[in-house]
Amino acid sequence: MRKIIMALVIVLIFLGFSSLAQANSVVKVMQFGDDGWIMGDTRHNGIVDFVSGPSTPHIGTGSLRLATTNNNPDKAGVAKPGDFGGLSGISGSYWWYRTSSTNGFQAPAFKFAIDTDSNNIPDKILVYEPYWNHTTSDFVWTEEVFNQDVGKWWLWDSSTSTSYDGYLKTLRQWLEDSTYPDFHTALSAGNIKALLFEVGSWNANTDGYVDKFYISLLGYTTDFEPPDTTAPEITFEEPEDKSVHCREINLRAVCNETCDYINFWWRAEDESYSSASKRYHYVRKDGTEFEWVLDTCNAEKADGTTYSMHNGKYYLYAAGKDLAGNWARTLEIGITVECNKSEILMCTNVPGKGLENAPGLQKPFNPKSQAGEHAGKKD
Ligand SMILES: [Ca+2]
Ligand SMILES: [Ca+2]
Ligand SMILES: [Ca+2]
Repeated sequence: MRKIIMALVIVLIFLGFSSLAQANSVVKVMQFGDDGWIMGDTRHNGIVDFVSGPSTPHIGTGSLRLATTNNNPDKAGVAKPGDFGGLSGISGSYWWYRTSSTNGFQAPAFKFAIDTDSNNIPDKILVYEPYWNHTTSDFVWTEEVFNQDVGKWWLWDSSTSTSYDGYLKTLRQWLEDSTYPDFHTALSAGNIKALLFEVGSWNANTDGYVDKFYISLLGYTTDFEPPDTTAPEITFEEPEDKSVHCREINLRAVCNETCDYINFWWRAEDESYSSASKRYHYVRKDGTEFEWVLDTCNAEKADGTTYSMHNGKYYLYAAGKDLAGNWARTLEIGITVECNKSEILMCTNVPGKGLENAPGLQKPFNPKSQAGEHAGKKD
């Protein structure tokens, strides 16, 4: 019984920690495309950028910048499109910062784009604006927190091009309270098609920043950061420098961050690396460990054809890019291919057919056969 209780306690602790880990997980967004974020409703001279700072963000070292110039129609926005479901039960938070705004109150707004008539096109936008919820200040990171009953939102009805700034309601009121104009039925049936952060329009000279965005719909925190400009460190782990091989050579390279691909290059001592020789092989996947097998017998070149590598010295290196496109390569390593005559015979006489079909090899072994020597000449 005691064991069972202990096991239960362990399971409960494990479940507790795993849900905690999930709630605390962080996804970095450093450029468009990361985690599905794209340029949103940006107009005229609107500025959208992934930057360092400002000041000390509450997660990482950077943030998402949304800014307008002195041109009133400017608008700056990002979007994360998707099928996020209904408005019910949502909670979230984000931090923002502002260095300036002509009107003194505009701050980055968070919005839901909602499709209420099932045509997959958003027709209602619910807008959370910091300044409709409290006074706002320059030069201070400020957190916004909302849930079903905390935080007031206004509605933009894009089907009628009407804004309902006056009807500031909580998410629950928008869904359930019919004392206001009757959007709640549509919104209750609506599907969120995009998450938006925007500044403008008619908020000239607003220099805003967003970071540390959490929303229950995603279940993780989004950390906006400046683009990665640091090259990955790629380590050639196999084969060992100066090692000797015949047939299959395991190639293994490791990236110190997620890499987009690794390209393994090789050359014989008397060759040079060149894309024309096709002696390279891409391993394309997002990951940190990249492996491929170079078979000296059927060395597969980049164009898919194979050739037999003669005995001798070879040089190899691995090159690759991280997800942001920063390129790096390893130093060259040297290996020796050294196959004996019977291995070469098997190699050169059996192109892709397998030993059992090799001409002559089905016969009993004849010690007087000169096959080995012929094979030696072919070397
Ligand atoms: Ca950040
Ligand atoms: Ca629609
Ligand atoms: Ca990098």
